[in-house]
Amino acid sequence: MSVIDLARYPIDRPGPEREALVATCRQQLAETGCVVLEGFVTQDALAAMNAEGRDLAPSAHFNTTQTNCYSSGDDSALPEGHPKRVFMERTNGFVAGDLIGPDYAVRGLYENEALRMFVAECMQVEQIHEYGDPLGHLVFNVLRPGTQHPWHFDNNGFIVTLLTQKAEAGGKFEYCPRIRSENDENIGAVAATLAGDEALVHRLDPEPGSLQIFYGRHSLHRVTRIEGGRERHTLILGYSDTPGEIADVERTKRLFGRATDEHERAAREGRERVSV
Ligand SMILES: O=C(O)CCC(=O)C(=O)O
Ligand SMILES: [Fe+2]
Repeated sequence: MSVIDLARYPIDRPGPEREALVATCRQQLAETGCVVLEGFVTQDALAAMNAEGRDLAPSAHFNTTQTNCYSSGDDSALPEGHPKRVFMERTNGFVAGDLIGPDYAVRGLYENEALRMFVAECMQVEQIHEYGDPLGHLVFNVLRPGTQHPWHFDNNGFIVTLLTQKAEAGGKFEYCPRIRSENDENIGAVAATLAGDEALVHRLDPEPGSLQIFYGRHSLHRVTRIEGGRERHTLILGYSDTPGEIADVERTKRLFGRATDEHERAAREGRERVSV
């Protein structure tokens, strides 16, 4: 039994329905850099995934930092108000992939070959690979009440997530499609958004069970502060362009509170990549 609602999203069956779905996703990615597929998993699978998230959440590693939207250091040569100088509180809560057992429904989703091929097609690339990092390949992201994931750009090209539990209030995904590009940082608009200007802000409030594909490198985005008593849980499905990639030890320890022998070995052999 598939965890994906294949009646609604026939990603495993070549044909006109699948082609139309891929075309719609490509169009949305081209227009806004974001696709949300509501009700992507079945109701039964969602119930199982929600329970898995709640079981695992106490094992999350939490760390709170002050960060700017580039995840970079401060630069005192720049004027105050420059986005590089605007630091915001970020609390991260990550359940590592090695705590997610082989029988978990969320792993069934991640290891679904049809899904991986579908995501690659939506992104118009030949293929993508499961991310080779033993902790980072599949992660539950836990946002506790009162915490937030402030405005930032991602370092990696795209992110695939599945919301398994919504906050009671807050916890909204907000983004500014293509606010910057390879050639133009668009500092003025980024600074204005950080200061509260909503002119470029799109808001999403998907229901649990929604799959999201998002290009975060050029689109400033955030998850607003969690209100009410319920945690927000998202599953992050890690993919990469190249097989066998692994994160560096320092970053791994920061995100998960530990690293594995594999991370240490990769570091010794110079195989790690610095940031995800
Ligand atoms: O939790 C989300 O919906 C987005 C998370 C995010 O932006 C990230 O992990 O970089
Ligand atoms: Fe992000």
